Amino acid sequence: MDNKYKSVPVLSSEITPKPLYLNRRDFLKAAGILTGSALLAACAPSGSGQPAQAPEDAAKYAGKTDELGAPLNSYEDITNYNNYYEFSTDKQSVAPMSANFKSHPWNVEVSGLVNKPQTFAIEDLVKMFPQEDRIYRLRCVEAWSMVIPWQGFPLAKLLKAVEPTSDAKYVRFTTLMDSSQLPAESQPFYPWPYQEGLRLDEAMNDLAILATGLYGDPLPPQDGAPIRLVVPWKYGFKGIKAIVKIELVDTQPDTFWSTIAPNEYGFYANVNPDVPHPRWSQASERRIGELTRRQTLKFNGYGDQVAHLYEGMDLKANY
Ligand SMILES: Nc1nc2c(c(=O)[nH]1)N[C@H]1C(S)=C(S)[C@@H](COP(=O)(O)O)O[C@H]1N2
Ligand SMILES: [Mo]
Repeated sequence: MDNKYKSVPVLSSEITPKPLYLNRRDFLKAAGILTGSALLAACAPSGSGQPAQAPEDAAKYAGKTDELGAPLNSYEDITNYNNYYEFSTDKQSVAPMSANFKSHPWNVEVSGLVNKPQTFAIEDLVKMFPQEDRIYRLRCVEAWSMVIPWQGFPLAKLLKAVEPTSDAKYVRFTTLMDSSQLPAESQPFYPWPYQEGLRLDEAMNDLAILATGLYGDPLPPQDGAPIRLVVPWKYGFKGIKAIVKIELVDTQPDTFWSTIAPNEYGFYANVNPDVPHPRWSQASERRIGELTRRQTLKFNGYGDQVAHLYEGMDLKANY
């Protein structure tokens, strides 16, 4: 881990809030990975909620990096700076606003062009498929990024279990529609529920996972509890949260963001430093917790695994 992470002092004001105070020993044990985010939390507007409590086994991730050598973002960064429009457009408000989100009981319907449609209770899904650790970069279309240690399982395993028919060409994902839980869904301005999609071969790629945890703990509400998509070579908005339905379909599905602004947030949305967003450059990014910008990598650095999926396509048209 980089020195500037180690040298940031842990402010006592970051330790005293109730959740941390109650579990101070674990907090100190995990301090190696929490120090960077103490700064971020210190900058948060007051009243934006208490810092999230790091899971007990977070310490075992101390010093880990992605395969390119970049340090993990802290649990606090990952759980206090969120895009989740069903709660708020303000990233720091999502954590406090989602604190009481009820993610159990929870079912995921897998249906459409499949031989064996099935509805899975979340606890069965987690038992059926071994949970793997995946450290992935998350690159938001807004030009910030994080490195996140997810737990989850390949989407391909679930799709194979329901046996897509030969007509199935795309996969459509849908977020829970319930304005009593996701308050902004009562605002008619947006095309709720949030939906996303992948081409079937993208969905079958081993990098695509359904995440159920991070830092060794179940996903917290703000990151998409109890289950969300992670496709690290694509912009973050493809990673739909709180999934209740996965459908195999024969035509390219409409997505939440492409419905709002098709020229800005297209279906493919592969990370590409050479294709600027209509309103800003995508050449570089702000890694949360770092002071200097990083160059953005094509396919977010995962080209070896996924570039073949797009051979012969005009990636400039893929926004
Ligand atoms: N249902 C739903 N899923 C969503 C979003 C959202 O607003 N609603 N935001 C997306 C965006 S823009 C990003 S960058 C990622 C952020 O994930 P994180 O908050 O876990 O970092 O979630 C994506 N998934
Ligand atoms: Mo995003």
